[in-house]
Amino acid sequence: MSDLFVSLTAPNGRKYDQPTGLFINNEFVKSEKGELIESINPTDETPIVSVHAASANDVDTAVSAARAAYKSPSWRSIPPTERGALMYTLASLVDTHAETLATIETWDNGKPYSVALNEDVAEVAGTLRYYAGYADKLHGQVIDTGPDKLAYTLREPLGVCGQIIPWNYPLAMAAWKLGPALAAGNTVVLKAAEQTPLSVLYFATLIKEAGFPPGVVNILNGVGKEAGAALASHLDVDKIAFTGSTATGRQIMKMAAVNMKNITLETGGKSPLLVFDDADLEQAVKWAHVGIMSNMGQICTATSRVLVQEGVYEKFVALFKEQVKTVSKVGDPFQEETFQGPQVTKAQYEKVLSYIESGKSEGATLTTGGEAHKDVDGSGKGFFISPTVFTDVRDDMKIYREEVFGPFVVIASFKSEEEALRRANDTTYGLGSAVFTQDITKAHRVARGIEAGMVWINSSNDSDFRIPFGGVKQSGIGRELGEAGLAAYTNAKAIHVNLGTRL
Ligand code: TXE
Repeated sequence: MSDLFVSLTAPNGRKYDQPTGLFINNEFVKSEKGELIESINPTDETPIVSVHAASANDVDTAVSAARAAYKSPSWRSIPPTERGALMYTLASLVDTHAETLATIETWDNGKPYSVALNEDVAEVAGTLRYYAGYADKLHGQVIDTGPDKLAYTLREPLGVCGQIIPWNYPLAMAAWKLGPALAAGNTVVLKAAEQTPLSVLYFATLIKEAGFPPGVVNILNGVGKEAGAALASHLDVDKIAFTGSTATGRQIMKMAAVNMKNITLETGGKSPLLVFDDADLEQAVKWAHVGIMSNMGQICTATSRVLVQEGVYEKFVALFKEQVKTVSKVGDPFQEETFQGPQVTKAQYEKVLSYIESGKSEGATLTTGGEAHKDVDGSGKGFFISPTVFTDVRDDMKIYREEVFGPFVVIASFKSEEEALRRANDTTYGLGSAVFTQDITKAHRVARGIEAGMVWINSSNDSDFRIPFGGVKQSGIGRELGEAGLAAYTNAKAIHVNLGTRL
């Protein structure tokens, strides 16, 4: 085994070989300067392993590999059905290695193992299969303009795609971006988040095993300001796809302007969940809880602002509090009964705690939680937060306006539908949203009125890789997933064939 693999035993006893290099041209290599990122287990704050961190020059090497692969007949001329077959093989390898992938995800990120296995890793395989099926169904159009002309479109790949992903769903975010890019015949340089570098490197071994030609997929770890910025501003990268904070998204847009890259951004949110008087309250409570408390609240579409009509407000708050008490079991993410593990990093943990202080000082009512949760194993270690509910929150409070990205919800009441919509839309964001009502007309009317990329009626965060995902306003540009996600990785080339003698 090369020195760029380390034999590890995870806290659940699973043994595996962790790659630690940069994955370029189907090989793991050291970073040029030997710089490393140390991955920390958020459950007990111990270091797991260090991996290589790409410099700007390393990014350049990866982009060159991706460009060479893009031009190479081994990828360029591969029949689309075979391209799809490679993706199906990759999906099957994900199934075979599901337990190892989920173990790494839980160890590095802190999410409950059952979720990592049954949701995240299952979604990786599902997304790859979904897009594999599209590889040989990229149909252009024939456009009738009259007898003197044959006009048609080809759907061509964009070229070399840079992809920058966050740490909340490392494997799933990689699949959301790789699936459509590969189905459409692009090549990729993907940069993982420095907070969770491990699972994507293991996934890289499966790309090689599946038989993708060298250079088609390159996976790097690296610090955002250096490796991410080098990718976003690279002159030989044709597209940049990014998921992360709105602030970084804004910088990426500026950097991408250098060569007018095609761009897709999925950024932050403060998604509203509206509960009307006529809602099935039990259902509303359950979905509202899942919508903000799962994945430790680290969900871009977390329904973090709950607005409840005044007739059911008190009852909703009481039931929600009860739901948190009975379901949100905080603990070791490898324990089966755990619903909520630690926040991903100390920085995120401290960010959530600072919003808790803000909520208290601004005068919102702290209904439950509101502190670090330090008694998980008696060691006082780990980035655990008690699930936190603030009620009687005013619209001008920081906790109502800003993305907290933790197990932290604000609940307020409203009187009328008009008021609910106005307040739901009173945000710079527009990612997810949810509406609870039994009135079908009101449900659809409100869904139309909400300024968001996605509306769930009588559910929350009920996303699916077959359905377009993305935001409006400052929550992003473009769509991932579904057919729209594929379109984001192709160009429509127009071919005009003169059939007559018009001149
Ligand atoms: O995000 P960043 P951070 C939100 C959430 C969270 C906050 C901060 O509110 O608390 O953002 O998280 C790379 N050029 N979301 O600081 O910085 C970085 O290396 C190019 C919501 O982790 O946006 C990582 O790979 N790349 C979000 C990725 O961007 C840069 C998920 C995300 O990091 C870069 C994550 C730069 N200058 C955080 N700086 C969601 N939409 O789900 C950083 N990166």
